[in-house]
Amino acid sequence: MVASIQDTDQRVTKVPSPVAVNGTANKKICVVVVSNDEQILARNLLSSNMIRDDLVDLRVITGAQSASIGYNKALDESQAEIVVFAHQDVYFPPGWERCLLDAIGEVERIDLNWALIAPIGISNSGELSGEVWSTSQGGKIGCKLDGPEVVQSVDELLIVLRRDSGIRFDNALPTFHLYGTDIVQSALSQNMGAFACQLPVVHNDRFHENLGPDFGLDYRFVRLKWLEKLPIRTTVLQVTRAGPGLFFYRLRAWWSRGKRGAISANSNADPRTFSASCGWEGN
Ligand SMILES: [Mn+2]
Repeated sequence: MVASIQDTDQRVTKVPSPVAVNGTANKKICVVVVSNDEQILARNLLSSNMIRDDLVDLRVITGAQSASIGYNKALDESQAEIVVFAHQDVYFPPGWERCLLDAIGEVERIDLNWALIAPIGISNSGELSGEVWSTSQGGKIGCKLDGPEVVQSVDELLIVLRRDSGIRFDNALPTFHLYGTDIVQSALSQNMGAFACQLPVVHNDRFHENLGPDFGLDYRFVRLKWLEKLPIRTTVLQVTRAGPGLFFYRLRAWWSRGKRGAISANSNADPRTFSASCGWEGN
């Protein structure tokens, strides 16, 4: 049944400022990117229609000491209700900003007190939740979502934050990894929701044989901070109580490097090619 205008108005007045109502003013959305490579940024994030056509605000942070410090700084400098933290190698298919407002509307039908939304994360049952193109994995990963799904962690490639939730990144997290896991756990510990939603993007990421030593710093930080919540599965690995978890992950990554490298695609390619192959470019 279609609600009358009056019904809708009554419902709106009962609700404490849901973000997606009157969801046409995209300037309430700000995209934040921490960048260390102008070419990668230009080829991917900046080439997205939503950015090129100035449909949302944009903040590019360079020279950040860590992802958390850069992101929190941008959060303080922007006024936007919705802040989208994205990697420089992420490309948004046409119409993504409308997709985001739809997703927020779906989340707010089940949880007005949400903090985070992401295109891909790990569900409570330990499965990938959501779908994105991953160039390093040579194709689409995950599967299509019919509606928001509660997650225990999200991939760092893209995190959407509702400013009024008050949730922030942890400036003490040392480098550029696992902040997606950390911020989801922060939200959950304050009884705020974190969800994966159908928000397809291209992650035009380069293949890496192994995780660098900086990953170890962030892994140890997250492991100690959330010891009582472990194990926590992330899109990269499982953070475990047992100390050698990361060591064994590195060992498996080393053995599988040839196989993984062979399926990866070329991240110097135009991300539109990958987006089109997923049917995300429209007509
Ligand atoms: Mn990336």
